Amino acid sequence: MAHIIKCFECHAEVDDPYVDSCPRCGGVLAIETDLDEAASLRPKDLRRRPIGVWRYAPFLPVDASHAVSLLEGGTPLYDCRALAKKAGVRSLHVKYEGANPTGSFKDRGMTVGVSRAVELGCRTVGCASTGNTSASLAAYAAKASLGCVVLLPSGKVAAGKLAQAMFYGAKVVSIDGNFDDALNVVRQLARDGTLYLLNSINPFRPEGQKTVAFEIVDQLDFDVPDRIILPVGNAGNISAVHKAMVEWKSLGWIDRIPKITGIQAAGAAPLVRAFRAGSDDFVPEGHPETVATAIRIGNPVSGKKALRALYDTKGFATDVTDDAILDAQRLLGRTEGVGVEPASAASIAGLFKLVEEGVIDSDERVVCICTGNVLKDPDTVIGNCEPIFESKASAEAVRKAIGI
Ligand code: AN7
Repeated sequence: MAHIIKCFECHAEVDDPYVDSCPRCGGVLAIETDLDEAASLRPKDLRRRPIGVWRYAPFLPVDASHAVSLLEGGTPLYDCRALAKKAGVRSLHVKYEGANPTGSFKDRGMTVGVSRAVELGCRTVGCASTGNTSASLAAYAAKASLGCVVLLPSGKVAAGKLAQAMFYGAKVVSIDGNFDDALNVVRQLARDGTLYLLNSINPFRPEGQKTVAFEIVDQLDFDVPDRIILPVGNAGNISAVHKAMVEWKSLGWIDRIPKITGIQAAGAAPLVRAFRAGSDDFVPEGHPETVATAIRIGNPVSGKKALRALYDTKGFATDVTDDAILDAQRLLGRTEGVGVEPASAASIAGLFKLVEEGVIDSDERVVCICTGNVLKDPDTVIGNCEPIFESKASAEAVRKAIGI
């Protein structure tokens, strides 16, 4: 697909493929999708291809013939009837992004982003990350034989994610600061040519992330849900979901766009505050804090795009406490057998809160995007479950220990 890079804010065209923001106004960049090729297609033409990110190649800005792929996407959409009943909505589907190759939704953007890096002839790629982006980038860089540098906030990355980044051979740098600090440093490294930046500030990343929305519609046989709820950190994913829906609506493939609803952790909720104030811009949170370390982000790079998604779709934004996140995580696991990491459970916690507050109607058909796998953060899981039983190696001792 042909594409143009434009500033999301002043709409200036941007020629330099290496800048990370608008040279004119400093705004966040976006890709204008040329829908001419797709306009000659019907949804059923795409549905002959294998499910996954590259099924939707006519909507992606990199040629599928040289895609760096680990067969990402094609994740389950679970019909969670028991949990829908508990929440009090007509239906609830969970889009289980933990089933991606590195266990999070980041692989959708990364297959496109790393393919772009290869197209540009880059040798080294890098990112700042709360963990999942680094795990994903490390894997795709390995697949593409690129050098990889990841900057992580010291002591605040879940064990599974750190293990992955190390395992796939990235140079892992622990930064004395939070994610926002690490992002500032890696942007500097990109500007001086040390590496090609693959945070979601790079507009090729959100293009891949659009496919989670395409897939949801596809898996529901084009019966568009009333609402899509997702956790928000840097706000790349929520913006990508919106862009995807706008593109399919403009082609007439769907007749309406779901209410896009973003959930932040109470200690890291700059966009929720902006939404409550009805503002198009937000005030960064200087000291973000939450058990959901994936979304421990105070200055979301795609924040303005996300606010547009909320307002334009008559969606909503709210925050949830760490306790509510952990309760929702356990509830999803124990009601539906679906294991997600804390940040992902924010979407479920948000659903329960918004039904209680009357924002979400009992008649709604809801999809929650659960972004990462439970195995990403084993320490939080172990710390919030009942203790294990110790026992001598005999049947009698085990019966006694478990009390049955
Ligand atoms: C599980 O990995 O920012 O709002 O550096 O890992 O698109 O940022 C992760 C974010 C939600 C928020 N759920 O998505 C990173 C990073 C999980 C995540 C988000 C993240 P965005």
